[in-house]
Amino acid sequence: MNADLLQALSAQRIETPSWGYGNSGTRFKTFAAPGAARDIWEKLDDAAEVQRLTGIAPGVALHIPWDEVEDYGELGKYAAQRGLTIGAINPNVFQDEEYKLGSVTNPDEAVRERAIAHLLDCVEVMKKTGSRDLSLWFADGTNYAGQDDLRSRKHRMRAGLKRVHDAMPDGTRMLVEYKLFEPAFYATDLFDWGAAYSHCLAIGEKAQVLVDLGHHAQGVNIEQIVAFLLDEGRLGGFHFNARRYGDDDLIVGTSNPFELFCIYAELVFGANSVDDLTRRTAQNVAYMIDQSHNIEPKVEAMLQSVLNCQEAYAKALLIDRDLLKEAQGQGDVLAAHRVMMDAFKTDVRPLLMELRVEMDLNPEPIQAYRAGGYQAKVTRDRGTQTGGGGYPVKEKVRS
Ligand code: AOS
Ligand code: ZN
Ligand code: ZN
Repeated sequence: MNADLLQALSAQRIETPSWGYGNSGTRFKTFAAPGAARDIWEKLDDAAEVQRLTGIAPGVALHIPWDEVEDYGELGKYAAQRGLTIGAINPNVFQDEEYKLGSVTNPDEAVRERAIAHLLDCVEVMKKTGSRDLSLWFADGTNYAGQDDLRSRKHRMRAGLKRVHDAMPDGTRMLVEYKLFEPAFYATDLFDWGAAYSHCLAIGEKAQVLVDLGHHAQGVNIEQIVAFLLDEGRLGGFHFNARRYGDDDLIVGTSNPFELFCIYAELVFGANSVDDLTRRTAQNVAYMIDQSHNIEPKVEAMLQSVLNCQEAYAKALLIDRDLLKEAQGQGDVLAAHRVMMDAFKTDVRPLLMELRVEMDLNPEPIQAYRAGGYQAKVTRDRGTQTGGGGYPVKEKVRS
């Protein structure tokens, strides 16, 4: 394999979410998965299995308080022993009664202060775990016209983000996630990339936009948003998943393989740009998965998700960029398009098997997982946890 390709592919990183390993899913029913992780320690064990088989997924995102522990030093050590690092810290300002009318945009100042205090606590968790990214998503919004003043809510969002931003240590980043709708159905306070971007620009250098693939209207060209934000130096990260109708329902690269390829293509173009800012931005993007598997076996689903990202990236790296530029320069619409399609249609599986051999991994991770007995072992050890709907509640922590 070509040395540049090998280098790029072995340096790829995909962060997996702790919440994807436990029982969580839709708001309708959460089906209990045999052997699903019961606490953060078991979630790290599962993530280590995904890392062991793929070699490109050492980071694990935490959700606070779901993953709250007394001793984060111990958690960091536990992760390191398994070849893992602590990724983005995700605060939770949406599961408590107080947040019925919003968190940082709540009309009640006391509630806003409480939300900001939690966000600041999460900055402390970042310091203790060595995490680089604070990843913010808000359920804030309104359900009816007139329910609250839209501009006041914008001001409250800006003020809250600014306070947290200014408390963050150098070298860290605040990732601001937007979402078209849900759970607020009339107006979501951070409703699209433009809203997130405006706040980021206003509050400071550490703030960057996070693009969750599930959070757009049908037909939105996400790769164009990616290109735009990269060029502005404000693309901070991704939440990868696939959607048919809304949110983080499906495994990334299942219903949207071409979209995922086009997104990776923009990132490859950005990483090779002559523009310094774009290049630096592309090199620092956090690639995270945000999926709540409901009917799929959890670890295998995560494994599949990481592998789908790997395939999309490999195909994007195969794009003949010189040929593409040439066709673009000549205004040759279809030749340019064919350059993209040639890469997209390439079967990269043999190449990736070769890569894994080079990386001392089993060339067939899914087969290796299925043959390895991990699922049977955790099913035996952990049993099947029933009950619980929607998002998990705060779990008892292991002392
Ligand atoms: C919610 O829709 C967002 O995608 C969040 O990023 C994420 O799902 C959440 O933080 C997990 O609770
Ligand atoms: Zn998300
Ligand atoms: Zn989502």
